[in-house]
Amino acid sequence: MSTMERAKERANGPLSRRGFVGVLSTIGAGMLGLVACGGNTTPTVAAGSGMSGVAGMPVAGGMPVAGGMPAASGMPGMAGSAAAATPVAGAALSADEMDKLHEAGIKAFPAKTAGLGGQPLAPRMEGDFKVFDLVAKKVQWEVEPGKLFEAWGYNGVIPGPELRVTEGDKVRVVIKNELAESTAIHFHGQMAPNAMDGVPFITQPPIKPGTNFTYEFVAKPAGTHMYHSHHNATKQVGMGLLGAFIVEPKDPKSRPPFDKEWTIVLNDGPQGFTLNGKGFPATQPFVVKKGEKLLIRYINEGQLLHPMHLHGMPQLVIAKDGYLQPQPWLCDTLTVAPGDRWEVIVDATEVGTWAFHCHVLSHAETEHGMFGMVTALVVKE
Ligand SMILES: [Cu+2]
Repeated sequence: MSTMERAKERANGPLSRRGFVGVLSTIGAGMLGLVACGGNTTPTVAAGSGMSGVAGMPVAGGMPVAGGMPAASGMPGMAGSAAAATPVAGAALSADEMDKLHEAGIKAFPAKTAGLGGQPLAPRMEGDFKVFDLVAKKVQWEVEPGKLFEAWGYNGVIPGPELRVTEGDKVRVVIKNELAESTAIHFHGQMAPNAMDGVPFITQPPIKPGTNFTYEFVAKPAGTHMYHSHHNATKQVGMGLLGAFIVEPKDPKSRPPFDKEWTIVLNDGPQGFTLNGKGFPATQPFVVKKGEKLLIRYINEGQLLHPMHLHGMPQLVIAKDGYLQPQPWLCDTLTVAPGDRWEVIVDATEVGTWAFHCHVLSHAETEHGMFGMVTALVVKE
């Protein structure tokens, strides 16, 4: 499969809402009763309620409190919009009340929100350089339906656009800083010249508000990498100044073959627990056909461990931080630590809608339903 074909697969990979409903009706059953969701899907008290707690996450200088958990009554989601729909905030829910909240969240999935990050940015050519233009700026970002956060993003999206090149390419990235504070970009995982390493006062001056900076390097090594702010980074990366930097191998045969690929950027900053900048039910599921091999690229831009668990099929781990493992190994839960990139291949042998979530359960579910780091892999017949 060519690079362009793969790019198309990626573009088509995440399901539209209509597509998801269609898939579910095709397969006749869904995740936890996730069927016939074309009807009343208004997520008035959806699992998103869980995010209310995150939205209300106590922040100090933009930071979540220790563990990313709201401080107050322990469970996220105990305050906020869900509380209005709950008889008494904090009071025990009846079994029916609880089930109703859980069901509403599932039925809302995949919920529509404005903005989609992580889409490929086509480079322009300047001589033999592949040039990418980025603007760091503030944006209102809809993490879940109706839940808008101030975010700082590249080109107005969270994650920033996916930058994709081939090993050995000459890369130029021009960054314009439209933020109110200085910034800098580090191409994490790339063996760039020292002056291009992106660390203010170590390798360059900070990029002041209203100014530009140009990074140039030759892309290496291959694999799943990332770019992100390296200035006031706890705040800036938490706010969304991050993106995938994918380096395809010069020789495609040097890495295991696959049919489709799915990049999942994890974050746990002031916008809550997110997969590709969205919290469940606004996360995107991914669809493959039975028999296809799916490459999943995990990138953890957050500050917490996120053990990612796929139901139904094992994950074959092939690479860490871009580097091929000496021997691929199987697991069903892969802990993705801050800074980690892992590449796994899922052999889609089992038809169905499979839950796929972080297994730190407080990043994925409350008594009001699923939220945050939850999505699904749909395997069609
Ligand atoms: Cu997690």
